[in-house]
Amino acid sequence: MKYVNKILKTSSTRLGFLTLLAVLFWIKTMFAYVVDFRLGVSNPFQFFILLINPIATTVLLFSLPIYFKKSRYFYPMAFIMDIANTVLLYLNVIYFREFTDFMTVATMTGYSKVNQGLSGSSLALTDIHDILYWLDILVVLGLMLAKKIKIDNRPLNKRIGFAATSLSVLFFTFNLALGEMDRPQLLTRTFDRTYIVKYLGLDAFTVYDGMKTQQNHELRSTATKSELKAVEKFTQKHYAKPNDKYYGVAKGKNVIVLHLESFQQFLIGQKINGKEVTPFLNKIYNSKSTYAYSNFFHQVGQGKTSDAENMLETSTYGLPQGSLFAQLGSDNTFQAAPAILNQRAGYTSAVVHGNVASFWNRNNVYKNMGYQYFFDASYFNTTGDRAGGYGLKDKLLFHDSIPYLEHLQQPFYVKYITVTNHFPYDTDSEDSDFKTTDTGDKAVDNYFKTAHYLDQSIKEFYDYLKKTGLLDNSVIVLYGDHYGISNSENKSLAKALGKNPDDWDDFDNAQLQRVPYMVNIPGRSDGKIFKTYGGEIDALPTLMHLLGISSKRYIQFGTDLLSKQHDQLVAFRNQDWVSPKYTSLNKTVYDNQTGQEIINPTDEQKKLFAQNDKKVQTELSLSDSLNEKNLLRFYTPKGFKPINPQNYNYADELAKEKQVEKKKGSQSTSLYSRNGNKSTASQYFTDAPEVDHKKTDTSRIKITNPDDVNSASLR
Ligand code: GP9
Ligand code: MN
Repeated sequence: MKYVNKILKTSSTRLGFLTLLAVLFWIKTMFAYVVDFRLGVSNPFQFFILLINPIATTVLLFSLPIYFKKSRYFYPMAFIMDIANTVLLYLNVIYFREFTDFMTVATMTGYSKVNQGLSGSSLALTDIHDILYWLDILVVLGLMLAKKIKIDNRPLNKRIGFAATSLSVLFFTFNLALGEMDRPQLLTRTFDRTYIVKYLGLDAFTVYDGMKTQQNHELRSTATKSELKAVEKFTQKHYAKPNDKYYGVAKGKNVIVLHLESFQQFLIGQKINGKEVTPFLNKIYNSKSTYAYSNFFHQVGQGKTSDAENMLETSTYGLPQGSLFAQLGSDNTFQAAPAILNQRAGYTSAVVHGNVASFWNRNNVYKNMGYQYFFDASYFNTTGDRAGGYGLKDKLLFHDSIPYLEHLQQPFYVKYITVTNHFPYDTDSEDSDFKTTDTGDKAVDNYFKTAHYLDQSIKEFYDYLKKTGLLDNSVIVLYGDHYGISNSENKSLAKALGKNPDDWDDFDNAQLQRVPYMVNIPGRSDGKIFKTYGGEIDALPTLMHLLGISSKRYIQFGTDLLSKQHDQLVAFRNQDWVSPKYTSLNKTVYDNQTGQEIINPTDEQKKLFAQNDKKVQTELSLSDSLNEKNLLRFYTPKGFKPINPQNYNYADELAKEKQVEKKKGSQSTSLYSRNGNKSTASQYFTDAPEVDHKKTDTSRIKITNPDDVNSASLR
């Protein structure tokens, strides 16, 4: 009690008050470091740095109110500093739970573009202990109102402010020096964001990151054509020529890309309580008409779905921070799949996605990529329980898309982006009766249920494709975009997979980054499961060669998985890598066979690892330079007509399709025309219960079509 009184008394002076806020903030930061962030502290020295790293910036922030003489400015200023800093901390806590990463300034500024989708799951990401991040502010405020902490009207000497500010700068230098001692070139090389937070704290990271973002802007405006040379040289040198055995085997067929949301490879063949989670996808995986891959990795960064899309459409990497779609996609020059397939082989292109068009900035990016049609949420009835937090449920998406699909001219290149198997993996009870695991981790348990639902939706769609004959004219590409279970949940997952969570480590986490990649070409009988190592970056050249379109003249970082020259070194976005024999994580190399760290590498191994490091770093940085400086604007491949986004508009798509049909008359190749101008929609069977539900006025997502000038909110 005596102690408390003493604190209250000291806090009733201005300096004491600021000290109180600062100490409380330091405690909260430590709490976040220990409970919510996993910073990978590996020695006592690092632990010491961790303890001191919030001090410099906290002192700096709380030294600012000292410069205000009047109490009515001093106190509010102190609270503003405290609240702003807490908001930053807390946003990062939430963000970390989903992405195992910190929020960049770019993510924050791109935030508004994706926040409609995030709002639903952000709520699911909160935790009861989060109250602790706010409690101190409330208590201090309460104590002030109760006059337990008194207002001190005596202004502090400016010199004290100056001393505190200078001290914080000095302390920051000291902190940075310690960090550099443990991690040389901490700021000059592009490290993992976790490192910067670990050594310099969250505030310093955010400022540093903001400065880099600004730099990027400058990069772009001063870039010149000559910078493209290095990129061109690299991609030409690594080009892998097609394998005659497979070149053109799917020539002229429709391409249907099924983007399996958050779908990891371990689901394939997985049984829970004796039942297959994804029986239909398992069949496709093992089918004689499928080229399937068992060592295919996702390579996304913070842009997740959008990074996966970017790689599949352009064979260039996403950005080291944030989402390329959100940050650069509005004005980047792309030489992407829809444009290439259209210009080289007359494909009509479309995306079908049950979320709002603005999510991940898609409405802008797709135009720059040359997508001709975009059926976003505004084309569907998403009311009531027909949608989840990220849009129309998958079964309904496929079912309700038929009236649009059947009017597309063939051959078409159509991408379906599913959403139901997305964190937090909620299903309405009617949608899945799959008996799942009981790990106690809700995300893991529900993941199997939504994956099962996704599997059923794909089966229903396939049944329709078969009935209408589309299947025989099509190649279906199925791929998982990225992990669904984050590293922080993998221990619970280990339990479900019958593995021992106690010896689960980084190596195991990395192996779980496998996602399915299957190219199903009905009619082929030479399908098999390839063990070739590869990743999302390789998808486009692989597909192009199957369609008989050479990829040679384009700037692409991936190589055809079927080519004998395909390089099996897979780069992760953070410069880690996987190869058939080794996995390198944070410069620690593991033997894939034993899963053990290689402690004493032979000279030959050392050389190989260094070579791999170098290739991965060069590849990623050249891709970044290409995209950040928008260098493709200086490069036009032979015969490529640059895309003018102004020629694209995603309003009134059905009318547009019908117009084309009419213009083409008997030459129209749409399924509808080929079916004697009759719809095939009635041939679609779905067991989705929502089909019979009444329409309601409420919706889990808010729908607008940005291209439709006449309606701000369609429905
Ligand atoms: C929503 C979706 C989700 O439109 O594609 O993106 P993600 O959160 O997985 O990056
Ligand atoms: Mn995704």
